[in-house]
Amino acid sequence: MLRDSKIFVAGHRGLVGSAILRRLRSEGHEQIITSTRADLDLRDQAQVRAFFREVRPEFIFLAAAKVGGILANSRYPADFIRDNLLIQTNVIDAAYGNGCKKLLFLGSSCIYPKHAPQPIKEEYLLTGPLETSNHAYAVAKIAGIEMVKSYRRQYGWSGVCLQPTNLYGPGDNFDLQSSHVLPALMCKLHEGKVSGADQVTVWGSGMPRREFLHADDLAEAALFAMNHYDDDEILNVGVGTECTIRELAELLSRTVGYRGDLHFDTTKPDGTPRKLLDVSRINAAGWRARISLEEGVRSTYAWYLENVAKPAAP
Ligand code: GFB
Repeated sequence: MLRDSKIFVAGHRGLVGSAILRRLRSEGHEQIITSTRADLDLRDQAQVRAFFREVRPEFIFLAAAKVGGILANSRYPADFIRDNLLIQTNVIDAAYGNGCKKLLFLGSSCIYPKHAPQPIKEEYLLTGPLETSNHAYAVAKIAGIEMVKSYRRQYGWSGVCLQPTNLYGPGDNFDLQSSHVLPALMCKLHEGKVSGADQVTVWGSGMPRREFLHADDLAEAALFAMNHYDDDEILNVGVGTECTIRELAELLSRTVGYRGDLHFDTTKPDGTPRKLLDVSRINAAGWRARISLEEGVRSTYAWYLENVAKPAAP
């Protein structure tokens, strides 16, 4: 990408899209295009085609998606598969037909089989059954990957696919019904501290293991891939280390200053037992995550206090 390249960030208000936008701006890109859902509904093929015919972006970061945590994925599978298939199909096809030089598609670590060997290598894709709680979302993302690869194979078009691990950071969704675990627990523990609660509920057994990547690290990886990676093979993006949900809850308790107990509600689902990505391929290509979980959680909590937390009653 050159400084004056026309770059479209789809989903610029989300956790990932907003991080990519910050990164592009900080690197001096001058022609960044964004569009809100009110102006351009990416699920609507006619709108998407008209937009691409008119704007003709050269580079596209496809960070628009319907995303959510384990509960939202289990409750609304139809929304997850429909919205994601529509968004990605419309954008990829219109981008290809309207002069786009390269598109970056974002998948997810949940595309891999539930019982994949750990750490998960890219080649384990489609080697076993998926986790049930986010099956619909994962199938949509796998279809997106296949579409990007097929356009490369049939038309010689440059699309690349990154598979990020669980993400967090400023701009995350803190709504307890639809969020992922890190923002959910940050919010619950903060509110527990403010209200002086004796205990805070953590869903599941606390035993599942997850890997957490800061959105700013992902944004850096996305720009790196756009500029330096052009291959059919998907690329995992993660930090290469993991922790249990209990350990995460303890780290968050220390960060927010919550001193009560943690109650593990085992009526809630655990989801996949472990999801640690093998990041040797992207490391070998020249990129590595930089933000430690401790540092990332600290800065995200500062953002949360500034932007989300309700001020304490006088
Ligand atoms: O982040 P999360 O919702 O999704 O949950 P997944 C991770 C783990 O944290 C599960 C536990 O074992 C949850 O039961 N957990 C504990 C909580 N307390 C809470 C809480 O208050 N809220 C939430 N949300 N979880 C997602 C997929 O799976 O991973 C998406 O659903 C996406 O499709 C994303 O792929 C990366 O890590 O299980």
